[in-house]
Amino acid sequence: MNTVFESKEEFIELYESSVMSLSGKPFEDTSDIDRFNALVKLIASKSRAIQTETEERVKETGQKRVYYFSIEFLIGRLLDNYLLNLGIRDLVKDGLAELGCDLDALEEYEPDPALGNGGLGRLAACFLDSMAHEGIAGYGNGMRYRYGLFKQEIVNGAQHETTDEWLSHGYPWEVRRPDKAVRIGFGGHVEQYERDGRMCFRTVDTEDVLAVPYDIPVVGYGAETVNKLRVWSAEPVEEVFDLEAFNRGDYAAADRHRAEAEAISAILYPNDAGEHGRLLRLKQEYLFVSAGLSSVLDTFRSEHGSDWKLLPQYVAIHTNDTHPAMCGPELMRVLIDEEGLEWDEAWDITTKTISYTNHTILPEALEKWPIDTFSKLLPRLYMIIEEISRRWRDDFDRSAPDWQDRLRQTAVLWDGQVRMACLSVICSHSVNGVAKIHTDILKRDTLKDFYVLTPEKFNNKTNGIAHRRFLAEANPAYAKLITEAIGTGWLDNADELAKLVEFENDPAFLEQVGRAKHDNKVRLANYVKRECGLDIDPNTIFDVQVKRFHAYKRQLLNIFKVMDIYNRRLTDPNFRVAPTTFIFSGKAASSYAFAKETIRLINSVADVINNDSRVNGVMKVCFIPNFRVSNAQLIYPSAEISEQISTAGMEASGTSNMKLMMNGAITLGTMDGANIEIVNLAGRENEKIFGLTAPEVDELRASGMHFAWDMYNGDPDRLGRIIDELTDDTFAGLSGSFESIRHEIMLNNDADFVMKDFHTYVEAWEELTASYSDHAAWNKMALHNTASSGWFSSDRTIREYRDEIWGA
Ligand code: 26Y
Repeated sequence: MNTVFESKEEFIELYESSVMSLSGKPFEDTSDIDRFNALVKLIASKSRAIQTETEERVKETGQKRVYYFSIEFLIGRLLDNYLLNLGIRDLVKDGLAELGCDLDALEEYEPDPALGNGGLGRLAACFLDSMAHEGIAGYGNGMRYRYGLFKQEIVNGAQHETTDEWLSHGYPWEVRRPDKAVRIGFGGHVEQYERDGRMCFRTVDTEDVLAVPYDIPVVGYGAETVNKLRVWSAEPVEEVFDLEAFNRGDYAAADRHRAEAEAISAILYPNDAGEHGRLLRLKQEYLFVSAGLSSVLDTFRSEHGSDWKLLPQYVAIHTNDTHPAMCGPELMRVLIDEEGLEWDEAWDITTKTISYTNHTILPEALEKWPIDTFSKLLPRLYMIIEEISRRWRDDFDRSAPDWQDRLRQTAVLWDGQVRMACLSVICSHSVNGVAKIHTDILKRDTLKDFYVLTPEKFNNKTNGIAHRRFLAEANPAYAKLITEAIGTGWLDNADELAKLVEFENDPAFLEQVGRAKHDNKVRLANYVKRECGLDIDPNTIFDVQVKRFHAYKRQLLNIFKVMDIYNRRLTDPNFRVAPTTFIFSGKAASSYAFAKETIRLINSVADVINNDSRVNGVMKVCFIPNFRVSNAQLIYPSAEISEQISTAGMEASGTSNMKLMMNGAITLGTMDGANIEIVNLAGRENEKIFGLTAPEVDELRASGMHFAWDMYNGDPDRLGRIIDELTDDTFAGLSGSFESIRHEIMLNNDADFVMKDFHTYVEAWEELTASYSDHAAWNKMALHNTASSGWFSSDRTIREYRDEIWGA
C-alpha cells in the first residue's frame, strides 16, 4: 500500500493550504463547495503522483496497454471510492472533523456524472476499477458529454425530463489536455495522390472539429496503480467568432460555427436500446474512435517506434458493443493511408488488436447506418468498409449448400445499410457475450453464421460488479460486520466472502445481519421521505426492482402483481400477505412511449394504494425518481427481494441482480441472464425462480398461438380484472387511464409473456414473502447469497478478459 499522507497532521496541513490557495479566502470563510473542491484537488494530485509511478513501471516493464473504448462510462461519484481505495478514508474523515468539516456532507457536493444510460455504461466503469486493482495498464476512452442522461422528475405520475447540467459548478477530477487535442475531419471527398512513388488516398475539403481530451484519474484499490479515463469533447478548430455577423446584430450566426462543433459532444443519447440513423450520433462515434486511436498510436509510436507489427503485442483495443465499431476501419485507414502499410499486413495487425463484446440480442438495438449517410460523412472510412466487405465476399467459402444465406447474414453492407455488429465481428479476434445464456444465444442464434465460420473467436465473459463500490462503500453497516467476521481480505479478493459460510448457523451473527439490513432500510426510508415526502416502513419487506424501463424487463408484471394483491385484499379481508414496500426506480428512454406509460401506471397505482387506509398496514408502493449511481448505492443495501423478472432469453446478463445479491437480497427471478449463474452459485433453494424458460418462450413464440384473450376470459377475478382496471377509473385519478398498455398487451398477444408468467410469479412471491417471518432462516439465506457472490466481482471478470482475450 502506497502511503498517501504520512499522518493526519500532514493531511490537515496540506488540506488547509489547498482550500485557501484555491478559494483565495481564509479557511473559516470558505464554503462547503470550496472545501469539497479543494479536497478533490488534493486527492487528485496525490493520485497523479501514483499515476506517474504507474506510468514509469509500465514503460520499464513493457507491459501491454489495454484501451477500453466505450461511448458510455457511468462512473458515479469518485471521492469516497478513492479514499477507500487509497486506504485513507478514516484518516481524512478524522482530519476533516478536526477542522469542523463533515466528510459525508462534503461528499454530497460531488456531481454524479451521468455519462451513460445503464448497464453497459456502468459495466465500463466497474471494469476501470478492476483493471486498476489488477495492475493492468488499462485506460478508458469515451465521450465527455456536456449534458449527461436527462434528470427524471415525476409530475402527476409521469416522467418529465430535464437537462442534467453536471458541469455547472465545474468537475474537479478532470484535467483538460489541449496539448493532446486531435483534429477530426468530416465530409469532404477522397482523392488519390502519389507519395514516395506509391498511390495513396486522402480526404480533402473536410469540415474539421477539434477533439479535446479531459483526463480523469482511476485509482485502484491498494494504491499501487492509478490509470486514467480519457473523455473527448468537441470544439471548433480555431476561434471562429464571426465579428461581421455580430456587428450586424446577428448573434446566433456570429457563434454558429462554435455551436455546430460543440453539438457533437453536447448530449448523451438517452436510449439504451438503439438509436437509428442520427447523424450526430454517428459523429460522436467517429470522434471518440478516431481521436482515441490517434492517442493510442501516439503512445505506441513514442515507445516502440513505427514497427506496427508489434502493435498487437503491446496494445489491446476493446470495443464495448458496436458503438466503437469504426475502430477496425479507422485503424486500417491510419495504417494504410498514413503509415504506408499494405492491406494484408494492416489487416493482420488490426484484427489481432481489436476485440468486441456484444451486450444485447434485441433486434432494435443492433446498430445499422444508411450507406448514404455514412459514406457522405466519412467517405474514406466507407471506402475501407467496402473493401473489407468485398474481401469478405470474395473469400467466402461457397462449398456449403447454404452459403448464400450465410453470406447474407454476415455481410457488412446489406440492404443499403452498414451493419455494425457484422463489422465488429469481422474486425475482431475475439467476440464475447456477457453471461453464459447470452453467449449461447449469440452462438446459436444472433451470430450463428459467424460462429459456424469461426467458432474459436467466440467466448463468454460473465459480467461482474465493482464489489468495493457496491458492497464496501455502499453498505458500511454490513461491510463492518463482514470485516469483523473474516478480516479485510475480501476487499482485495472477493472470493474470501465465501468464508462467511461459517457464520450461517451462528444465530447472533445472523441477527446482526438483519440489524445491518434494518439500518440500511431506515437510511433509505429517510431518503425517500426527503425526496418524495412518502413514509415507508422499515419493518416491512423491501421488494426492489431498479433498472431501465423496458418491456422485456417487465416492470409491468411487477405492478400487475401489486394490483392483484391490492384487489384480493380488498375483496377478502382475510387474505393475508407479509407487509411489503414495493420499490421501483429507473428511467425510460424519452421516446419510448410504452416504458413511460408503465412508469405512469406504477405511480398511479402508488397514489391509490398509498392513500388507502384499508391496506396501508400491508402495502406501499414507492417510485424513487431519477435513478442514478449515487442513489442506487442507497437502494441496493436496503433490498430484501431482488426482482429480476425479464422474459427468459431477453436480458443479456443484468448487473443489478449481482449488486442486490451481494447485498444479501434474495433473487425473485426468471432463468435469464446472469440469474442462472446466481442460482448455480447460491443454490436454487436460496433464490426464488419462476416462469417460462428461454426454450419455452421460443417454443411459444414459434407456435404463433394466440392466448391473450383466453387468459383474460379464463381468469376474470384476477388477470381479467387487472386488464380492465387499466381502462376503468380505478387508477385513473392521477392523470388518466392506460389504454395504450391494455392495447399493447391484448392486441400484441402479450408479446413479453406478462400474462403467461403472471400466476407463477405471484405464487412465487407469496411463497417467498411467507417465509420472511422466520427471520433467522431469512437472514441465513441473505448471508448465503453474500457469501456466494464473490465470483461476481468485476475483478474476476477482468482477469478473464486479461487472460483469455487481451493477453495483458
Ligand atoms: C445504440 C445506442 C443508442 C445504445 C446505447 C446503449 C444501445 C444500447 C445501449 C446499452 C445497452 C445496455 O446497457 N445493455 C445492457 O448491458 C449490460 C452490461 O453487459 C447487461 O447486463 C444488460 O443485460 C444489457 O441490457
